[in-house]
Amino acid sequence: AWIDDEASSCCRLEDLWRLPQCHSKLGELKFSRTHTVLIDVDLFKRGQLVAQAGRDMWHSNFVKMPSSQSSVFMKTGWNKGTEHRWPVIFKQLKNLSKKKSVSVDEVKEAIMKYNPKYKDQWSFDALSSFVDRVPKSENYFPALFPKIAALAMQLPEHVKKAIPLLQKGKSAAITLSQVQISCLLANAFFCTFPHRNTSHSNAEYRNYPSINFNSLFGISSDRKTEKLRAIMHYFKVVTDEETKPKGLVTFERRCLKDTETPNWRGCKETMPKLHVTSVGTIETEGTEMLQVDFASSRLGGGVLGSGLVQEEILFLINPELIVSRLFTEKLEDNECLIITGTQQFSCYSGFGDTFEWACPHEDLLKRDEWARLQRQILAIDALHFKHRRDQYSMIKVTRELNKAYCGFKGKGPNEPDIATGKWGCGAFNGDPQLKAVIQLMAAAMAKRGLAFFTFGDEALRRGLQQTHHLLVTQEITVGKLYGLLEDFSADVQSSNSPVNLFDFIRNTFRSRRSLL
Ligand code: AR6
Repeated sequence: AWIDDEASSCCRLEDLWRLPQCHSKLGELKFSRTHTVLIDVDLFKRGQLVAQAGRDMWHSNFVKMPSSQSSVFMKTGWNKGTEHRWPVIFKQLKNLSKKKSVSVDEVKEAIMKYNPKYKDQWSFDALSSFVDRVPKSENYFPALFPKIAALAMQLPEHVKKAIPLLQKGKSAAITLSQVQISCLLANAFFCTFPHRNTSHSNAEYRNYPSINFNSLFGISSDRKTEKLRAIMHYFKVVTDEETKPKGLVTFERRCLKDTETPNWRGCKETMPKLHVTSVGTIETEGTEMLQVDFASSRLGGGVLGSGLVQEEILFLINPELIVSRLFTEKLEDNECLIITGTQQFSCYSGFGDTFEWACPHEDLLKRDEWARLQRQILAIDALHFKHRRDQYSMIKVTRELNKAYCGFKGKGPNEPDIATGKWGCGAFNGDPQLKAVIQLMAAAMAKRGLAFFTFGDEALRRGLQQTHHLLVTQEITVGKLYGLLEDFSADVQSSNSPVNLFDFIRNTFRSRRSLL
């Protein structure tokens, strides 16, 4: 080979930028047309976290709240008519909250009182077998259920201003406190959110992920047991006066405008800084960088069902992310969601079927001026390829380039570098070599470095390191690389031979050299 196997233009992990180093002043926390703040900003300046006053909005642009005056259910039988739902919910939660110990049957009974339609559909098998299975000495759950109920009950005090939906096509952000999130999630736990239990083709929230936790409680499995351990641990921490979190979190939907979409063929940027390693993970070694969530367009994917890969695990160890499902419409091709400030509550081991909740995590990250932990997560959804060859069409390649660029593009010069890896290459069946090159190009355009975690894939580490070295030493621009991808795409589509992008790039340069 004319390049040395271990020749490298890569940098050290320490050479990449993290949040504390690239801190630029945030300015005052204030709300605007595109930034809703659910706490009182004046009191926040004085160090208090108090709900911002506001009024309920029973409207298609806002989250329909269980405590809304407009939330009603139809009564059947002799006393037909409508009945307000919140008093029924409140009564059930209050009953539970007064007890020292609550069984799963009691939780179920309460939930079914205000969700009578689902009596024959919802099962609580997973929750029961989870509580049964845990050894007595670790079984804090019967005493925790009343506390979750007490937290859920406080919804009208904790969230007063209507929560806007982060809808497709609109860049907008929501900032709320971790306590507000815990209260919303306690309501999700008790399945109180109205209009969110059907997904048929004309359902009101068909373009939103599910939020009520009923799907987590049904169909028992080992996966569910581990998920419930993570979720229950979260509630244990947030319902304890001593340990409940005290900061804010921002959820920001960003849409890439047509005018911001790069003309990839003409891009003059050269390769970005790269650190590539087969050891470590995005969330641990990549902490304080912009951490990529290998997302589903419906955020959180199967977190409340049986899915248990990178995104679901991220949502389980940082459960505050789950609240994004309440208000984030399915992402479009040119959109991403950036979440700043969520706390990590748990550590885990394994992946998929081997995933286990390991232990509590003490989050030692510093907070920024808006009291947000310095953790930034970027949700971008890759395409799901049923047939692997589909991904090499330039339409698909360009879609993935724009999606990654939408997420990587910062707002100023002072942004942390990006921690990523085999985005779209597990459940979504993408080609890791192609996805690595796409992410390099998007990072180059966004002028940010990449830390690439191959998650144990030594061959990919070596291949990416060599390819990056070649692209750097040949001073290849993003535009030229795009041209190369076009050649590659044509090649793949005209033959049935095995596909190997790194070899293709290497051979292209080798033949050009011999022509000189
Ligand atoms: N750090 C670095 N790399 C990782 C990590 C980690 N913590 N975890 C996994 N990997 P996958 P996708 C590697 O399948 O293909 C979910 O249901 C590991 O090699 O999670 O984009 C979402 O909700 C793994 O095989 O991402 C979506 O619906 C590879 O990253 C869907 O899956 C890809 O991880 C997205 O699937």
